[in-house]
Amino acid sequence: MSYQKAKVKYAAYGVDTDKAIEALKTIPVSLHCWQGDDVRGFDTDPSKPLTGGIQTTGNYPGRARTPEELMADIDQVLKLCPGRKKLNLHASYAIFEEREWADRDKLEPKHFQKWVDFCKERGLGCDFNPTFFSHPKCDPLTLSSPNEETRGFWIDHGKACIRISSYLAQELGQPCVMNIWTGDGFKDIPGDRIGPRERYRQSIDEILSEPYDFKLVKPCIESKVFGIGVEAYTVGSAEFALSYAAFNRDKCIPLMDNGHYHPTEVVSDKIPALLAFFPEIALHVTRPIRWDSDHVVLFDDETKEICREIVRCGTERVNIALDYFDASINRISAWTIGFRNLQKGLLFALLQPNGELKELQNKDDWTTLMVLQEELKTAPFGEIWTEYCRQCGVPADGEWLPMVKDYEQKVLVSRK
Ligand code: RNT
Ligand code: ZN
Repeated sequence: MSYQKAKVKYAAYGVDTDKAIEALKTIPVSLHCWQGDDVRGFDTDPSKPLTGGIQTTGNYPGRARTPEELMADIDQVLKLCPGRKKLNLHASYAIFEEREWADRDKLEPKHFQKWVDFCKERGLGCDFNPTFFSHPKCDPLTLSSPNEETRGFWIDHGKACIRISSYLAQELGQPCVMNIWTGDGFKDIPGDRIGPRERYRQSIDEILSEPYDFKLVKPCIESKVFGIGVEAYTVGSAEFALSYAAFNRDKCIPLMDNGHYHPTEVVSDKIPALLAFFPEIALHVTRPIRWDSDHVVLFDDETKEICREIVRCGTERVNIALDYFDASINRISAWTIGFRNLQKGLLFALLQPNGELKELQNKDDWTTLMVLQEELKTAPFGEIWTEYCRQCGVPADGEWLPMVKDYEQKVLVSRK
């Protein structure tokens, strides 16, 4: 079937496919740099394991080991993915000139200048994350540590990251979403639950006392339910993070990662719940399997439902980022298929007659609502997707994997 025929089919449902395609081209999605090197970064010993409750599994060949390799890999992904992108960096991806290494509390905008150049050349905005894990100063707590020296170090890191985020936003002329997540917590039943949380709150207060323009730098607070080795208690729990954001609405926004809830909870339903109160929220889109396993995002029911809520509530109110890391398959492919799947989810959502669905619900016509939603599942979505890829100048489904395999043979296999 051609695009024109598919367009007519959708028109019968009252959906304008051209409009959907144009809308999707404007929605920024943040591409996480950390899929390319298994979240290792460049500022610590790469042979040390990840800490903070997160883990990558697998040792597929081709992990990027240097900024140059990571940038080259990101370039491959950018070529294969349609849509408007931002780059999402972690502080641990600072790039140091010779003998210039700086610890995390001393990071400066200049350590991200090469990334700014990279983004400028490609017309990308940039988001940022302080890195409160995989570092000798995790005792293992960071912002909630009872040790004032440790806590001070990490507060200084957070403040440095606000300054870097301001720099990124100013240089690139787009807001920078700066996400605060720590893996702080305990393996076993604590003797004091409120102490760490009060210290965490205090620490975030101190970080956010660093001056910034809230229109340019958008600090986020990301919650979590548990991590590996942090099973019994997480300082930055859902209630903690949400309360912090709610009480500091003029300074930060809440961030939900859909791997960070109990397995039967769904973030799709939480999006409109939060947007009934917050002007803006942020998301980390991932795929949890039984726990926060950070599998590659699929074009599955929950991804579609998350995208439907983003579209229905207003795409300008949701800062979308990807957050997964699979080291067991080709990393370029992991990045690409996950990004493309999120784009598919958004396109699928934009191709729903959302106004009509809402009306049916309000008229209490659940019969028509069900039939319509079910029939739309088999509308000729693939044709619209192919046309979208064509207009964005990227390969269609079926065309890009051979390119990744070619790059694997030419570039990745030689990385030892
Ligand atoms: C970890 C959090 C966090 C990290 C990134 C690397 O569980 O989801 O967002 O994945 O900051
Ligand atoms: Zn996350």
